[in-house]
Amino acid sequence: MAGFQISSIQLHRVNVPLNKPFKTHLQTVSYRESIIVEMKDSDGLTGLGECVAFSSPWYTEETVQSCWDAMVDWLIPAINGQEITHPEELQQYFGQLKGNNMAKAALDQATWDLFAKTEKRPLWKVIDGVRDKIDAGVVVTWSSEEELERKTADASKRGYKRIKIKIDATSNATFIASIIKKFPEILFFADANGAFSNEGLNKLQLFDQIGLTLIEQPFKEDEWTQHVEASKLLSTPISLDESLRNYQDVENMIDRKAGSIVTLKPGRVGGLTESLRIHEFCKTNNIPIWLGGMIEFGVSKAHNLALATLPAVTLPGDFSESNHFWDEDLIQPPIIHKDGMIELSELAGIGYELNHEVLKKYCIEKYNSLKA
Ligand code: OSB
Ligand code: MG
Repeated sequence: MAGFQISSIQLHRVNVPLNKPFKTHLQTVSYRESIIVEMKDSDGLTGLGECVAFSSPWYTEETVQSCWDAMVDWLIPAINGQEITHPEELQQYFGQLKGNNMAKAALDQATWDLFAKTEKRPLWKVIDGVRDKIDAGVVVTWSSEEELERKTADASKRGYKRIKIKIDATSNATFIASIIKKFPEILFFADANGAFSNEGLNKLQLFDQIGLTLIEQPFKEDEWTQHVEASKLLSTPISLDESLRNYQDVENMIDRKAGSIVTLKPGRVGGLTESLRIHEFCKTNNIPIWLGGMIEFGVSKAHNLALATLPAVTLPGDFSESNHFWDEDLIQPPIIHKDGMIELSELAGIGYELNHEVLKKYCIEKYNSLKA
């Protein structure tokens, strides 16, 4: 392994309107603020990363501003100028700095992309991916039964193989059951984002045995005991999302039987290196993984696509096309699927480039380590 030097890091803070607002019981997202990372080596190669924290701490504690500050004040100074032979070495540089997983993940992603580019190989091959096509999956938010039915029919027409519907304690399980029956070729996940916290198990049980492949995060992130009870009582597998902040949480989920499927979000667990550790554990223990989305741009989606080629990723993830959330994605080419499958690129690294024109249009703040 030859290695490379991190010679500079640039950050682009963007604010991009969604083509339609994303409404759940937790939050309505109309604009997506984010930070795109460009990491350069001394040969002029560029690795790309994306920070998936939101503008306010409604999903995790981190925010776009907290990530910006963590990167500029602590994380970038810890790695800038370093000689890297493998992206895993970032763990040593970041080891003394607690938390800030989403900030770390953005830099970790850029390092992995840059590493794959110095090796002149696609990232998914560098991490030993085993498939070159990934199932497309889409998320459906809805505020009326008519809307759920219409959006499901539309997603089915567009070729999506899996639909994740957002649910809360007011959702009508009987109606959802009828929709699942109507579309037998589609896999249905239900994501509660902790909405059953005050309702308890009785309410949640209404969603059991209605044909769902899994129920994602019915209770809040710290409510381990409730998840253990739910896993005992329900025949539908529980998949934890918000509760899994690192490798240790995944081990805890399995040890305590709080859930049986991993919703993997590399941003939430601190990046690809930690995701690969989680994957190794899941592979050894036959635990299914799927990749969760964060209303992200193509940079983060491309990193998730690479992870989705790994053998323990056996369920379809949140892989919608660029045009699902965006009029203009920040990458080119845009992410598209053919007959419900997204093809992995054969190009080095993540296989997508920044669309600098679009990036410039939505950029609201810039940082360059060379000028800091
Ligand atoms: O809980 O999976 C979630 C979006 C933002 C924050 C949390 C979640 C989500 C989604 C979006 O469900 C899925 C996607 O980006 O395709
Ligand atoms: Mg979720």
